[in-house]
Amino acid sequence: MKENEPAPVWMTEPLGDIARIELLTVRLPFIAPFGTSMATWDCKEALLVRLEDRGLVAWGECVADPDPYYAPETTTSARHIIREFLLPGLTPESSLAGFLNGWKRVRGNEMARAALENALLDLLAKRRGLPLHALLGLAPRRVMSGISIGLQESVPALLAKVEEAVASGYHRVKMKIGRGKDVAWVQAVRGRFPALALMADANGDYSLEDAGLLAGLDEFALTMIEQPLSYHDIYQHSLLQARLKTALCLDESIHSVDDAAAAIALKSCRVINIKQGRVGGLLEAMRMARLCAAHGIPAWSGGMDETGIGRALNIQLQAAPGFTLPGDTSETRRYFKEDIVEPPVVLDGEGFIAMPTGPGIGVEVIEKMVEKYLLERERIK
Ligand code: OSB
Ligand code: MG
Repeated sequence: MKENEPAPVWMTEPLGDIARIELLTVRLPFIAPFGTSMATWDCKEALLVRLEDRGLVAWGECVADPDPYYAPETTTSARHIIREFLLPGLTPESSLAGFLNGWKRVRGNEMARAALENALLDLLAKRRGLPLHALLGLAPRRVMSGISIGLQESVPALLAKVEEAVASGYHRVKMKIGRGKDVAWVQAVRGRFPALALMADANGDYSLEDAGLLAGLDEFALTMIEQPLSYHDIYQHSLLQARLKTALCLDESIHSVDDAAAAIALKSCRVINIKQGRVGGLLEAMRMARLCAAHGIPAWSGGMDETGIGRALNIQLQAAPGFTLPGDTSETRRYFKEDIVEPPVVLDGEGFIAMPTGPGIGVEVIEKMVEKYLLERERIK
């Protein structure tokens, strides 16, 4: 799907009647709390979109958290936006392109958009019996793995986590950093693992006054530092990037292709973390990856500790050109004792993750498990 190519049939033909539309919130306990500089979560609360149509069930997962600590959207705000402002425009005559185009009046709320777009794409793929990557015109490929290790209580605890990740075969390790848990902590990890592909994610914990401190990370050969400055800044990152040897990567402050273009033009970063759930869905994520590739900016697929639904979407996305670096796609077993899909994500002997070949997202949602972890279920249609 290039800009100059005609839109595929599934984009322009009527979506037809969808018999049942539901919004569900689930809450899955994490095996261990996930700590970042802005929040610590001990469970994954996710809003799911469920579409049922002539024996097919399609799913979308919203990456918003129950709180506004990573991003302004929440599971509750996304439910409100989907119910009141995104779904009402849907008629059996709507095409996907027309329906998505009708959302132009709605500003922001990319996480809500992505969840509904995901579910519709899953449905369109399942109607054709195609895996999502095939619907999107992409050849399957196994994807690189990467792990995001949360803030730990102590340096030895962190070293133990990194040790475990290295032994599991991950292609790169990301460690969370924050004020007071930065230079010495990175130094300790680098000291123990001199050749490891290692990066650090600050989730916006620093300001430009910390440029000297952050330059102290330059000697540790990090592949990149992710989002050191504010969650909505692009400009100040350009000033910081000019003062660092280490590549910067933006996450929180990139919501659209236009944001990515601004960051590239300003030289605010040398790498971009593309989370389909943060940028409004798979289609925008693919456009962003194409933009990055055209500018020689490596990109990778981020994660939001998703359930197996969102994890499968992130894997399908990585069939797209432009995802040249290992992302935050890791095994199910490090998050959950039980997931709501089967099979779980596992690494192969070389640390890669297989692309599911089943229809749509390619994994089976186990409705019994959804029921088990259900907080709220609302039928819209
Ligand atoms: O900043 O990338 C982030 C998880 C939740 C919110 C923000 C982030 C993260 C991660 C974990 O780093 C990625 C994952 O394992 O899915
Ligand atoms: Mg991040």
